[in-house]
Amino acid sequence: MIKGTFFCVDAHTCGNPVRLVTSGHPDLQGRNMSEKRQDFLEHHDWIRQALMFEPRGHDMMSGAFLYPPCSDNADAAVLFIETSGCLPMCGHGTIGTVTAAIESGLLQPREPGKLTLDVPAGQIRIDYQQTGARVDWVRIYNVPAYLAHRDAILAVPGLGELRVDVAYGGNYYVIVDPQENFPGLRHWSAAEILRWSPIVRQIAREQLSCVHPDDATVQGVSHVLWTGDTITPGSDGANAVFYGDKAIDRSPCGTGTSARLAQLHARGRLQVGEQYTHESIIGSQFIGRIESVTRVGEFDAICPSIQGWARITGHNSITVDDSDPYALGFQV
Ligand code: PYC
Repeated sequence: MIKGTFFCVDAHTCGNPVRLVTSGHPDLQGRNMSEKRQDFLEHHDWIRQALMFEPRGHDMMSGAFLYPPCSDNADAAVLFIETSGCLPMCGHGTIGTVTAAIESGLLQPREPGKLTLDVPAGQIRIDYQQTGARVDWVRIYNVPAYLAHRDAILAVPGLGELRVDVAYGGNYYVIVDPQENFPGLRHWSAAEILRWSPIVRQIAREQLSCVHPDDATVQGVSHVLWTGDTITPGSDGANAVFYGDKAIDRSPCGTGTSARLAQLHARGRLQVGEQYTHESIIGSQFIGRIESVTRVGEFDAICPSIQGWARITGHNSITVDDSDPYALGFQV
């Protein structure tokens, strides 16, 4: 039966929405968040569809549920939801979730200003700064990120060839730097990014194998990251990240920034200890840093950190009932 009332703390992280669902959690089977993610997708996906798609959500909507931890050393676990499914990891989602949960008293850290969270992609650590009731910023020590494919050529009908890299930062990203057939993100409209991204992603999916060495359920290119000139003082780089079917991230994208750091490190352009301020399509900023290096399967990898901020926008009680023909939402 499709029926429920879901209390949500709505927020945004540097411009991109985060809906932290605080009631109506389904019981999930599995030993870790990767298995629980699969269980959610198989048995409870109607909740995601109802809360993410129009008319209750929109193309950019993303959210999260907090669960008890799966590991002894963790404070909590997070399941991410969005229009495309359940991401293994979501950076802006984590920053929004931690901010909303701490400010609302839903998470009690064992050590002030620090959290350890189980997520489907593995385990992440969090530092955050709080002034009074407000969380000023959140820093994520993300799962290891690595360059999976370098200088791949994609033949895009109607556009021409693109030379791209593919990097993992919690999701797999095609990274497109300015070149002959792509003048850079500030020279393309949002409509052009939305037009070409799904085609580029599809071609990359067919041509480039991406399977995470430690978890085969994490596989396939899901996002396209276009780079270009910056518009905000202090930024080192800019991106527009395409996800889902019609979304461009309004935040600088946490997993996308992690993937970008891995690409820049593999290409010798960013070293351990160096910071990279990454700006989004609207000019909002995350601070990325390469903390250390490690290995993921046969790949050289980095351990990235990402810092950003979020604000609560409201409290929402969302009703879903199958007497509504659009209970599961729709896409146009
Ligand atoms: O911040 O990792 C992120 C993200 C993924 C999709 C949208 N934002």
